[in-house]
Amino acid sequence: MTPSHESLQLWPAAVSATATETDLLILAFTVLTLLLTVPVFVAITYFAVRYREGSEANRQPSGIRSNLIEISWMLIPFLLTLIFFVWGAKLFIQSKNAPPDAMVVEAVGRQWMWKFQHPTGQSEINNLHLPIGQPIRLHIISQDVIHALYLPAVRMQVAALPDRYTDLWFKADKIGTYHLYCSEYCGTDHSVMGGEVTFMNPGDYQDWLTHAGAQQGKVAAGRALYEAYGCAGCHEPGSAVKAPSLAGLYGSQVKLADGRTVTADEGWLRDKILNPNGDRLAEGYKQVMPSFAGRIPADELGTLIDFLKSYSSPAAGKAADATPAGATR
Ligand code: HEC
Ligand SMILES: [Cu+2]
Repeated sequence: MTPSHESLQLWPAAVSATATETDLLILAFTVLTLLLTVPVFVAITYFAVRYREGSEANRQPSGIRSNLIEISWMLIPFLLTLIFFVWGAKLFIQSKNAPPDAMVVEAVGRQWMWKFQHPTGQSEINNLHLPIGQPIRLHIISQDVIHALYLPAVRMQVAALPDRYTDLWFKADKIGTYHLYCSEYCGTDHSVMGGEVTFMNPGDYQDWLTHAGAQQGKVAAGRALYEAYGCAGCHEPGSAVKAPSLAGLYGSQVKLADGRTVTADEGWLRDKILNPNGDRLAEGYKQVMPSFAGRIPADELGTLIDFLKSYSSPAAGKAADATPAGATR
């Protein structure tokens, strides 16, 4: 169940009634705009040719003066566009007022990941599982800079601000997996700040909460942290930085620049991430890894280390990623 990453989706799927109505509004307004402008451009072109300098044309004033024509050409387009103003305003007001019985999911934006927490306490990173047929209200805040949560499938987008909560609500009625983005440029890794929203039948959602949400989600959450904190950017094959692969590192013997050999156990991984330089430098590498002390909260560090412990090849935890292992140790 992954959205088609391969194709550029110019018109993403619409999974809520509001999304369908939004599409209709945009289409209808496009048609109206064309109806009002195309005749004008055609007429301009025709008259420019017909009455060009030197052409044989009758240039006498026609003498036709009609108030009816003058008033109607202004009034009719005005009233037509007003319909769209009312329609758009109605949709806008509706999108700002979540029904009181909506299920509230907390969303926190941070450089560079989204963290979601379900009403029952389970949390996810960059992925969001939700039931269909029920209004969902995302209660959004940012921990650092301005981000914006964008869910194309429900045609909704709202800023995530550091000092104030914002809301976004929708009611999906089609199951499936769709994209989720940060749509506010927020720094170096803005482009990876996104994931997938999966809409499921209410029964499957309950199931997910009790099983997958608690367990299988853990490795995926660790993997998401590994990418969100930029570890992947340096440590995965193909990176511009020369850094050792972390696949299969856990439990192995690591040679350090100062000649010592240490075992890559949990404690050492933790120390290395928080304080990578000085006497923990790996043999044959430059001292470029940044310190993550004060940047990774303790619970996330635990999740990240759990992921590293289960990480056996660069493709693990991310089936789509078929990069060859190429581990050198
Ligand atoms: C800017 C690039 C960069 C980033 C970002 C980065 N690292 Fe590193 N990392 C390195 C380099 C280069 C080395 C090898 C030199 C050294 O030991 O410091 C290294 C070494 C390591 C080692 C020791 C590996 C060994 O074989 O000795 C671990 C473990 C590690 N990094 C984990 C992480 C984790 C986890 C993250 C994300 C939280 C991360 N790194 C982010 C560049 C990076
Ligand atoms: Cu962002």
